[in-house]
Amino acid sequence: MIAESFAATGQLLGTVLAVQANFYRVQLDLGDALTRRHGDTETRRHGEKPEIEIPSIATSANTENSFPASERPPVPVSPHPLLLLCTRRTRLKKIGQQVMVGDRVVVEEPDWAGGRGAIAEVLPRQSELDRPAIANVNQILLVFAVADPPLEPYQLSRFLIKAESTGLEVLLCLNKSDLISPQEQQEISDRLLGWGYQPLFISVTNRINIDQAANYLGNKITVIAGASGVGKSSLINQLIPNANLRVGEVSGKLARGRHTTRHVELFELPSGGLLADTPGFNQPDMDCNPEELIHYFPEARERLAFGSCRFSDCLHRDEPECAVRGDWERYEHYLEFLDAAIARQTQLHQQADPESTLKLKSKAKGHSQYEPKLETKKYRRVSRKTQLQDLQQLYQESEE
Ligand SMILES: Nc1nc2c(ncn2[C@@H]2O[C@H](COP(=O)(O)OP(=O)(O)OP(=O)(O)O)[C@@H](O)[C@H]2O)c(=O)[nH]1
Ligand SMILES: [Mg+2]
Ligand SMILES: [Zn+2]
Repeated sequence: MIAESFAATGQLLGTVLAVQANFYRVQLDLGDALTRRHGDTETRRHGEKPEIEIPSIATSANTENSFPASERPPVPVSPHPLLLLCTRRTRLKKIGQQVMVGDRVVVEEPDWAGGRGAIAEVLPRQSELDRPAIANVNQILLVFAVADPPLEPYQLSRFLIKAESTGLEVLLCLNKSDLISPQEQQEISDRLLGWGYQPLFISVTNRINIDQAANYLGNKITVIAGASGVGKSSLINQLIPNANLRVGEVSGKLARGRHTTRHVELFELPSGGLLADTPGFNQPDMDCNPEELIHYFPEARERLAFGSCRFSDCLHRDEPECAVRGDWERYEHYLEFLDAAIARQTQLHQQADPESTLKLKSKAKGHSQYEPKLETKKYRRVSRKTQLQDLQQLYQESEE
């Protein structure tokens, strides 16, 4: 299908796997197109022809190569040059178009011998995660361990809520199943079913259900998250042997801030999906709005699907005729997270006096959110537009 669109548009499309300084490692969608062009011609439909000339083998003595050999990036030259190290076109810099890991991009002027190219366009993003900064993520795979470290329901709940708050699909894998009995597994499974999740029990060490986990990930961009030491990097290494992620380090036990500049990279699964690792940390920030919180509990969503509360702004505490309040296990978690969310909002309100820098803004689906306020005239020194232009200039200077 990808090759179809390539043939139809005559454009080179690809996905940004990593950003290194001012270069972007782009994986082209060419695999299929190359095979069809140089291999099995029967799969090519009558009259269909790729419009771009793609050399089957990159020759080292390409005189058109504009980069001296010493400047060439360390991209292996293969018969199928799927990876190009790209720069960003000046036009994109001028309009302030940033390129993120996960972005779908149009690549121009491929230099097959040198393994280089230029990103000419960034296609509209389907989604945009903040931490890690990755575009077009389809799902979050939450990995927890059933033991070592012990499974703590409250911590797991917190991670689940955080994952649900992205609006993306959430999958749950419970690793280190080699450390517990089948009966213990069943108990955990029953309990989590009540939370609205059907966990997949895996063991990286004993290779249990790894193929099943891989099945979840084909042709999607997945971010793996979870507490420290649960085996996230081990799982990725198992799925993608050449990922070579460091395992068994105490990364997540360090302060969270230490990870903010951590390198973000997508690794390709043999089955075609892309995976990103994240460093484990033990307490994800809860920064959602009190009114939204309930929707991050699947078991509460179900209750709301079957009934509705009397008040549209019901926070499901002690309001009369509430459809949510009840004897579900995580209701206690909900109340606790709600308190934290309200406390956080109150703090923001206090800052929201006339001179404050935040204002409450209505968002889609009736949600509201605090956003930075534009400076009032009285305090305005530099317009935002000027600031932006200055920033862009700075970017350009640093990139050229
Ligand atoms: N018993 C057992 N141990 C495992 C399994 N998978 C991983 N481990 C061990 O768990 C430890 C932590 O694994 P990592 O892959 O580094 O965990 P992580 O989730 O990436 O940790 P952070 O990077 O700190 O977030 C390592 O010592 C692994 O060998 C498993 O299935 N069973
Ligand atoms: Mg790790
Ligand atoms: Zn209610």
